Amino acid sequence: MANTSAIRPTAQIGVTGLAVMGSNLARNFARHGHTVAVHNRTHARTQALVEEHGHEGEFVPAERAEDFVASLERPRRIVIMVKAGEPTDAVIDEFAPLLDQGDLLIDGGNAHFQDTRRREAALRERGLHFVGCGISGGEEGALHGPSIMPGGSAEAYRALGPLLEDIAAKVDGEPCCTHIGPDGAGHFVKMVHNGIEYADMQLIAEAYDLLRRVAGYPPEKIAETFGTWNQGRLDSYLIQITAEVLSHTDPGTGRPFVDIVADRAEQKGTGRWTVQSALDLGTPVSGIAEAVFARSLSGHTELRAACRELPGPTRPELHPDDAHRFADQVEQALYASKIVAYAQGWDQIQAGSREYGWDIDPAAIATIWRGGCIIRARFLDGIRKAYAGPAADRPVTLLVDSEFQQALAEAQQAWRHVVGTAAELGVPAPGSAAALAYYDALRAERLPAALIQAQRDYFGAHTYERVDRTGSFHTLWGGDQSERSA
Ligand code: NBP
Repeated sequence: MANTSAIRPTAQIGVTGLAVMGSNLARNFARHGHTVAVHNRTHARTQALVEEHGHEGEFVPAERAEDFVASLERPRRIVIMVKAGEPTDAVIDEFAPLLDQGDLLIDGGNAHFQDTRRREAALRERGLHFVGCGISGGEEGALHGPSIMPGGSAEAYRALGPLLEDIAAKVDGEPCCTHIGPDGAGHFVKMVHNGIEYADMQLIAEAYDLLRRVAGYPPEKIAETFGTWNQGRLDSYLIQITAEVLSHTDPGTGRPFVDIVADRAEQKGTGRWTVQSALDLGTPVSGIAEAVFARSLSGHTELRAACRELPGPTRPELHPDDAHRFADQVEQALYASKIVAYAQGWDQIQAGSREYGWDIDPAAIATIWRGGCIIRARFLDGIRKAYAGPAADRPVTLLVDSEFQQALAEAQQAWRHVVGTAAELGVPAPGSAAALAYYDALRAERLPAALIQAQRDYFGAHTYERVDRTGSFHTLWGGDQSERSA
């Protein structure tokens, strides 16, 4: 091994992987007075960081991994900010042999939580701590204060938590960072965060579409409407940026910016992962699923072109006199649908927590998402309050928390009207409609699942349970239709 004895261990934390996220995170640590060791596979990035931002704090640049490791205080804390997947494994394989018992490797990338569980178990065998750490807020957040979701052991959090809490966003003096739970809990929660983000964006997009195509508002007026909503209970980063985007004019054409953007949305890993995991856990996150599918549908250019001439309703747009009232109803539908989407996300977090033994505190998640991350919103205070009590008193779902229940009760007529109008006028609103269907399904005294069970028994002898007796039963459908205990 190369000689590193001349290097003094002066850095409290190291960051390897200095693309946009890593360098901003390193700068954030340095700006908070921490000495930061910095390293990147291609050394030019390390040099560029120190040249451009070296004056912001104490950086210890290293070209070789050995020198980088030698510059760190013990236990060594190394944040990996490289592309998720194979690059993360490559970096772990490079650094693990250079570390000692009790050192920490922290993956701040967007890893799948199952990869994190695998890596944590393998490194624990070697006496190393592995912290899968969700970081939300994009590049701005990384620099000015992200929402941070670290998993891993409680011991690892004791060594790392104070540093992360230092650089995290703060709301009412509280850091947007907490120990989420063991092994993959942090990356799991970050994944669901992104899933909820998908659902929220879809619902906002549907509200925009309805204001445009049903109320007949131009983008500028919709921007104003969103601006007003942002002063109320929908106050959130996503509503705020929506208003800004909608008020923007394309400098090249003079047209509303939203009209010159191609209407094909990306659906990268995390939204899809959230739905895949929800299917495994048996948690109906229909709002998130509809949002992922809506993005996927938008990208099917040929399919959409082939279907453009399919007939739609002939009814005219809403009368302008009714537009204002309709806009108010859209606000109510958006709020109600948002409650459902978040309720589903929290259900998934708690289902994951039970499945993997993570003991996640649902109130703490609401607390750390109030700042720094993309779904930051006033709304999260209500969720925090709903889950604030002891575990035994937590609501089964946010829908039955007294305040949310009240809000749903007040909104439901408008919500139904908006979903009905959308269907009647041929404007797709899959997120809002799915949210309402979820609400109504949970309210129903009887679901047609009874008929499905009977069908299954008919063609596959799958058996059914009865409402009036315990046990499993099968009807001899092809015979005398008598019933047998199964
Ligand atoms: P990228 O995801 O674009 O990754 C680029 C970095 O990975 C560079 O430092 C590159 O080194 C390094 N790298 C690669 Br690629 N393969 C490597 C290998 N085999 N060994 C060592 N290093 C390797 O960077 P980013 O956009 O800053 O994101 C970093 C992580 O943060 C990702 O996991 C991302 O999903 C996550 N994240 C991003 C955002 C965001 O808003 N961008 C938000 C939250 C989380 P090189 O310079 O030598 O090529």
